[in-house]
Amino acid sequence: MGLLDRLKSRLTRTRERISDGITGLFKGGRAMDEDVLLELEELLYTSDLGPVASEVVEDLARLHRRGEIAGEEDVRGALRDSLLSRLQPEGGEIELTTEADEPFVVLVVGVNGSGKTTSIAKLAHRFTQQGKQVLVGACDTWRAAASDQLHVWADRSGVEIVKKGEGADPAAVAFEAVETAIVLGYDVVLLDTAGRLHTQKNLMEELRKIHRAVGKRLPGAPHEVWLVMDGTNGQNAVQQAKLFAEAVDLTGLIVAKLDGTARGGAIFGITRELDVPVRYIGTGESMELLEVFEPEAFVDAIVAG
Ligand SMILES: Nc1nc2c(ncn2[C@@H]2O[C@H](COP(=O)(O)OP(=O)(O)O)[C@@H](O)[C@H]2O)c(=O)[nH]1
Ligand SMILES: [Mg+2]
Repeated sequence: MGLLDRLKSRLTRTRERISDGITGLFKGGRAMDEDVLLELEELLYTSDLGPVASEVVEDLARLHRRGEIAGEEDVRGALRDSLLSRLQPEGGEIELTTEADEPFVVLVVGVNGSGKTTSIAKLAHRFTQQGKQVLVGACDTWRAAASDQLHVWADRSGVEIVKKGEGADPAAVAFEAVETAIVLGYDVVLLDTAGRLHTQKNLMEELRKIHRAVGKRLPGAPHEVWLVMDGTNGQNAVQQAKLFAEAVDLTGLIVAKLDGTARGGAIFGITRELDVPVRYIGTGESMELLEVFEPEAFVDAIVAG
């Protein structure tokens, strides 16, 4: 099954809202008019497009006034173009290589329960399948269960893991993971972190500390910092995400749990608001349910008939 078909079958709730919603708008051969556009806007709002909903409907209204959209197919086409123009083209998968053949380090952050550990397991699996030697650093030392969870996943995909006991210094774990990767010649290091501390200030301080520790051992690292967001929170997750963006320079987003929500449209507002591209999306709990974010496939999966 190709990417588009996989997305269509995993993003069903958002797809039902938007694509099936458009079918519903034109039921019984209804003609295109201003009311159709108002209803379309409402439909997009319920899929959590937020301010993007009215912007794209304005685009469509302009085309309608010029007589360029007449019916359902035109609306789908114009909506597709308008939505696509709002996604950053530089997202998706990146080349995991460094100039000096050093390990490529990715720091993964996000609030508790957003899907960090699961996404890391999926990424480790994915990169392993691409022939990379992957090492995971269990920097979430807040709960013993967190690194156990990682361990189970890692074992399944044959990925090595660096961990210390509960309460260990996360920055020390990160340092050691990078150190190990350099010495043993790993290609990729994925650093899992905690999403909860006594206070938010402590958490952000800790992330900065991890960031510094990694850079100390390997100048230029981490090469990427990805924020994992819970897709079921839709636009509500933006404020929280901004706090992370203040603490560390985000270079990409992973939006998890898009299989369980009709609020997938939030991706448009989120990526723009944070000015960071989406790299991957989570479409289910099992290991292979992580997809590279390809704007065209994503938009087609939720808009096309
Ligand atoms: N349906 C679904 N559930 C997910 C996805 N990603 C993570 N989860 C679930 O979300 C919950 C929290 O995930 P976890 O990785 O432990 O979050 P963390 O606290 O950020 O590390 C777990 O029950 C996961 O199975 C996804 O893409 N789809
Ligand atoms: Mg975790």
